[in-house]
Amino acid sequence: MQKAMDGKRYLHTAGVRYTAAALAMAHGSDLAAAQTAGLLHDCAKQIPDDEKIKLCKKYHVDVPAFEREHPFLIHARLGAVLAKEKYGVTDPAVLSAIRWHTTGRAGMTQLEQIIFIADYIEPGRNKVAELPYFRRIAFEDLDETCYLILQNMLAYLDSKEDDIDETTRFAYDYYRTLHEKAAGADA
Ligand code: DGI
Ligand code: FE
Ligand code: FE
Repeated sequence: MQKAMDGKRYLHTAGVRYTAAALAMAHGSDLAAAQTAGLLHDCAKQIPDDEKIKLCKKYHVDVPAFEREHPFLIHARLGAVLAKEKYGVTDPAVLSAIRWHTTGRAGMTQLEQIIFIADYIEPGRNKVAELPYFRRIAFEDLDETCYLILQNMLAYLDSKEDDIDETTRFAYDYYRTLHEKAAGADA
């Protein structure tokens, strides 16, 4: 992995790997799977966009129109394929955690949530003001943390007037509903 990346990206990758391991400990998830997914989640990130499209063709991976227009998003689905084909990962739970790490999705598995969250809160991240709170709550409540991160992500994309993938939108709606149900149960 170190060879496929520049130093900054590798530092991020190492951060996601150990943050994912810590979250797996806190939530009783498979430690080895969390670390493998953390290590490989951005394995397709530094491939040039035209090469990404070519590799998707080679491995018969469909690239939806939205991702053709926003090619950085392709690294998630392509990463899952390369994790299998190039790095020899066979565990479907690991592959799907890589697949959904950028947009999230409605009804994520525990490992998908752990990688989605670890990617956002690893120690190298510093651009989001609410990170100290997200980091604490991540060790207590994965659903609530996904809700908070997706809310933050959508607000950020809105502020930049960036387009939003329907997967990200559906993911947010799903975790907002869980959040509202939990809030209702507390009342
Ligand atoms: O690969 P990383 O930089 O470590 O992180 P990532 O794979 O989570 O990608 C992060 C970016 O993805 C973040 O700036 C928000 C963006 N993103 C997530 N969902 C959407 C999106 N960007 C657009 N335009 N639309 C989305 O729906
Ligand atoms: Fe990524
Ligand atoms: Fe990442």
